[in-house]
Amino acid sequence: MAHLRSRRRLALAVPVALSLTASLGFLPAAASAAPRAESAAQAVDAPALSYVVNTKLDRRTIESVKKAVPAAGGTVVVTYEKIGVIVVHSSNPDFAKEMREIRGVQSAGATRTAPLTAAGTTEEGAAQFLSKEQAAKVASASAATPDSEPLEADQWDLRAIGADKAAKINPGSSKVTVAVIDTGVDDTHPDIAPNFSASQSANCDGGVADTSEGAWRPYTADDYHGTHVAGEIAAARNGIGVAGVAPGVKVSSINVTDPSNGLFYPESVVCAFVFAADHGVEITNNSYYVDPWLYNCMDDPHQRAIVDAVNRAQLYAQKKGTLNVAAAGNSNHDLDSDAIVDDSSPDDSTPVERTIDPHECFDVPTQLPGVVTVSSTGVQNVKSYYSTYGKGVVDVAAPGGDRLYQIPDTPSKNGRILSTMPNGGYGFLQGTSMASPHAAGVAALLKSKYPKASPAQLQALLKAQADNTACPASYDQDGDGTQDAVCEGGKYVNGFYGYGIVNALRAVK
Ligand SMILES: [Ca+2]
Ligand SMILES: [Ca+2]
Repeated sequence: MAHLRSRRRLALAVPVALSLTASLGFLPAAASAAPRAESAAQAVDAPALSYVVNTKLDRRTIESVKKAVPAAGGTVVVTYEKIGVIVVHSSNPDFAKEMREIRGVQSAGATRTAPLTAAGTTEEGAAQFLSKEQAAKVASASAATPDSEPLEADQWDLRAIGADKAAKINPGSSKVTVAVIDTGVDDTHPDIAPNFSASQSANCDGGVADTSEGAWRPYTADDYHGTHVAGEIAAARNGIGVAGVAPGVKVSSINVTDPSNGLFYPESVVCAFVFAADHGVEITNNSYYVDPWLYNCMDDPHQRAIVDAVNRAQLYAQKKGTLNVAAAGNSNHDLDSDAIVDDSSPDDSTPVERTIDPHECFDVPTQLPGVVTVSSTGVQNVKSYYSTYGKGVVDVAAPGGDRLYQIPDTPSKNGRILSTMPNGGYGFLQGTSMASPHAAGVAALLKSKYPKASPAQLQALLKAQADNTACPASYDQDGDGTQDAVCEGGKYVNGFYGYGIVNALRAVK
């Protein structure tokens, strides 16, 4: 389910960022205690889980914590020394608890609730594929001109943010790369191949980067999510199919999918941020939430460790100059409310309904400090019915489509977003997953124009240039007389649109 996500972040970012940083910074220093060696033997028949163990940053501490791992019944999979994150497999049910007692360990927890050997299925929302034959028909019918791509008439989203006009001024620089952290990207697609950066691509499933040829590709054509996202950002203007928001920049693929169940586990996402940062990626797109928890609560030691590990990785990326852009989520949740009912977590075993406070339980990575949180709009520039929102959380909005209430006057009359699909295909999808890449594309245009801009400066530009969009007077999209969501805030910044809808044309002027 990770694939159907999108995120939002801070507009009045400071409160969330501070509280998160503060709570992470005040983890109690664990007392030293020798782990009991018996526990590993006792747990021999327990299912193996994956863990993150987060330590102080000095090398000696990391080494001593690593030495304590086997005694607690664990096996080190990989160590990220620069951020103090150790990925471990263990079948000791008390592994995390025992590690929290080790000197220098700041948090430790299981990153999953299903055994490592578990197989499962994942379903995607309804996608509308265009077959190659259909695409060809649409292409000939819409009579591409030298100034537009064959399927561009259906790309209302490009026109909504001035990306069609922007491309004529500056399509973006090939020195800027947006990494798509997702289900993999089909880089053999003729609309993606011209702009694909293989040297900045990998497969991070399980927490270790595999850079072998093609490891970054989707496992099957059903894993189309990442290919769609990549096309939205940088599909080439090459007389074929569609165009992306920034058709002159590069995209890369970091596949974080667990092939057994389609989920994006925390250690895979940690690997992805570190890989992106270490390979000179300027921007990452994150159209997902880290499985298995939709919201990670700081009063749960496992979920706290997940927040800690992923936050260390994404902050490391920011420090190395990478801007992280993320989808706000597709639950129509108000992330500035007092209570949200989450009945979908954990999504790798049996979900349990719980009521959470989004100020203490975080959607990761979108609610992490410095991450650009993006809500979704339809063709009428109104929040999509499904888009999660929240004052002080959403940074900017961008087109992600709305198939129910906002129907465009295009050849297909399809309110969703048209982009690339694996095996040379094209198709329509909607979601904050589609909004985030539009914002990432505009950020890539900004980075092309201002190569020295820091992630914080890029985010500030993205907000400053966005089209301020006031709260709607009424938001009863289904017309049943009750409001479907409440937009808090004023014209310049509010819970539905943050600082406004991103603008590609302004970014290149
Ligand atoms: Ca094209
Ligand atoms: Ca209603």
